[in-house]
Amino acid sequence: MGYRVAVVGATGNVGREMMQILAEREFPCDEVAAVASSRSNGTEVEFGDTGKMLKCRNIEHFDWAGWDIALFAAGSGPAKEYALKAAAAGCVVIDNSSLYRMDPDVPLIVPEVNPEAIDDYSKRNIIANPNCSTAQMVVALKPLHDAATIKRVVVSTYQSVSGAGKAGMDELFQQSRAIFVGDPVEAEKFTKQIAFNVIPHIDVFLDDGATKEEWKMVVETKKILDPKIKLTATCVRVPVFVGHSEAINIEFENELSAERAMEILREAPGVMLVDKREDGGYVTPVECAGDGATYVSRVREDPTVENGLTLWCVSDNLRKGAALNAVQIAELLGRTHLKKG
Ligand code: 11C
Repeated sequence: MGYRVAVVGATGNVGREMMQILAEREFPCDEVAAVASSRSNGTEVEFGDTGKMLKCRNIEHFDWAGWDIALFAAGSGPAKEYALKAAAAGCVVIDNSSLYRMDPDVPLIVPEVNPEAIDDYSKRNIIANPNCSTAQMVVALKPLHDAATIKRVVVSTYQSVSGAGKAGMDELFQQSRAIFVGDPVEAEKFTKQIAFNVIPHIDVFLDDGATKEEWKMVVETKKILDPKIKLTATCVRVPVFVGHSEAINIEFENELSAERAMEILREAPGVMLVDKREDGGYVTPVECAGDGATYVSRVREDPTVENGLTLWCVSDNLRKGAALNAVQIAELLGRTHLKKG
């Protein structure tokens, strides 16, 4: 016997990826529902590459009773309106939006990092999936933190346009095309031209001058990994379709050589170390798109601080940063609390 799983926001970038990953990983589903807003009435989505088409069901009339797990990838608005209803009907919600992440009664989980947090899921029947830029970073940081205790992190991100949804991808495509054919460049989704440019602004501005994306990296890292870690982030949108990159500078309590860090990362769950210290001996976003791993390259000592390391980290933001992590949480839930069969 398997699970009845609803994918909410099934027509979006992350929702489609969730369908793909449920199928790829052969998640034990008895039934899968593609749930979306009324705008998607009549739309069909494929369940992975199986050829099986699922007709979208309208979220407004969806009956949550009898569904075991709902993977929400519809943003904070629908999460606010429907996640509590689903949870109250006994369906465990795994939500990809930022709405419940900092709720003390909602575990925020990256299975390679804090699987034990799953034990708190029943407080609200909701589990939060972290922001994509946090998820890949903590996968890389966790084994190093265990080895030498991280004191402070300085991270700069290079985030792909797919983090802003399909509209972000379309805007990069349209602007690139317009530049090549000499048409006027129009910016709607992003605040400035993204084609052949970079924009140091993701999500809304906060009073202290940081953006919410930067704030999320700080507070989510503390909740998932260790509240004692100090972190400062600069989050930048770059003209890449899929795959977020991060340059991470880390200061440790204890000594950790680059060589030892590489040995640790080579064995770490979810990490692929590709670090040849030669031309092309590192990973870039186009190479990681479609993959589930968090790639780490360019590991080196930082001689400007005591016990410092710098590294480069790349991952598919729609997979480990969103859909894959959500499915891994569902698998963890199935192994620990929601056993079937
Ligand atoms: C981006 N990281 O790249 C964002 C997308 O809090 O889940 C995900 C936002 C979030 O624009």
